Amino acid sequence: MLHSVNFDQELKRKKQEVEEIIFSFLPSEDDFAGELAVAMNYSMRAGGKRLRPILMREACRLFETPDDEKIGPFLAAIEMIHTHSLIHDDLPAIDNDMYRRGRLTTHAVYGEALGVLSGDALLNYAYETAVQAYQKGLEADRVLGALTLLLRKTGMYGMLGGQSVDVTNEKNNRRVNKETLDYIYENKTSALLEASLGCGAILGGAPGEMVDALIRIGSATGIAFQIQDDILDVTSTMEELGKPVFSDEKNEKVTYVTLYGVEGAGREVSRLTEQALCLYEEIGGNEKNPFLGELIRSLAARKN
Ligand code: GRG
Repeated sequence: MLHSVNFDQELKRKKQEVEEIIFSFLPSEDDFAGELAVAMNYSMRAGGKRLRPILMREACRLFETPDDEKIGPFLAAIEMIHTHSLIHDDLPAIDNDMYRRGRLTTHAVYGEALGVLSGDALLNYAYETAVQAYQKGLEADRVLGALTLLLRKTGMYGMLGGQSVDVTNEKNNRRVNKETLDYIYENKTSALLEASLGCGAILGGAPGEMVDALIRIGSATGIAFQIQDDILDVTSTMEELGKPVFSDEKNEKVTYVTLYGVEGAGREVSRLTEQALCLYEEIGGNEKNPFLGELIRSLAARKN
């Protein structure tokens, strides 16, 4: 489905706005550890869709007009965590990829040691940044609530847990079934989208049941997002994706495309997207923030 010109323009504007916020929190390159900061900033400035901070800000908007000064630290933090995951995912010990976001990967430019360290540093710096929201005047219960969810969803019961199962299955040549694949997708990819929407709701002062609903919307959206990633890996081009195609095949990875083919995987993307949009409608989302509904829909047709 084609998106309206308005949607595309609004997305572009919102991306620029969050990017400006993210850049304002990047570490200084002038300190003793400047070379580490240069490697961190290289990948943070490399572009990307900035989807997670946009989702977080739009989820906040469902409950109150976002105060960028107060929630900015969390917007920057989620993009730092995401970027850390990409840097580490590309390392020789994991996917061993040389291109990401249309540029050489961090380890390809700065070496493997700085690839490891800049990923670690971004993860830690993300939490250092997020807590700044308290100094900027965000209520303590919102800071603590969002931080708790962010920590949970990015740790061993979230992104890192999912990635570890993915990596160990691959290294041991285990035949992955749907149940395991769903665990991996739910955690390595969905967990960050759940954190984006759930934290956004908490930052906006949402009641608990709304936070839970947004986490469920993030779950369906995130699994669809990962399946679309599998599809693009075999149907897109390096130019369009900004990263190598057929990476899963190179790594002998079982994906939704391996299990169900491109068409079957596509049907699952549509089904999960509809599920997310139904939940969004149920909580009155389309009335309060139609842009977020349209954004979720657009991800099912994304080309990069
Ligand atoms: C646990 C061994 C170990 C390493 C850590 C946590 C981690 C590495 C990797 C996370 C797994 C991962 C990279 C999942 C892929 C999720 C995904 C589809 C990322 C691409 O996101 P986009 O398309 O990227 O939003 P841009 O570049 O647009 O920001």
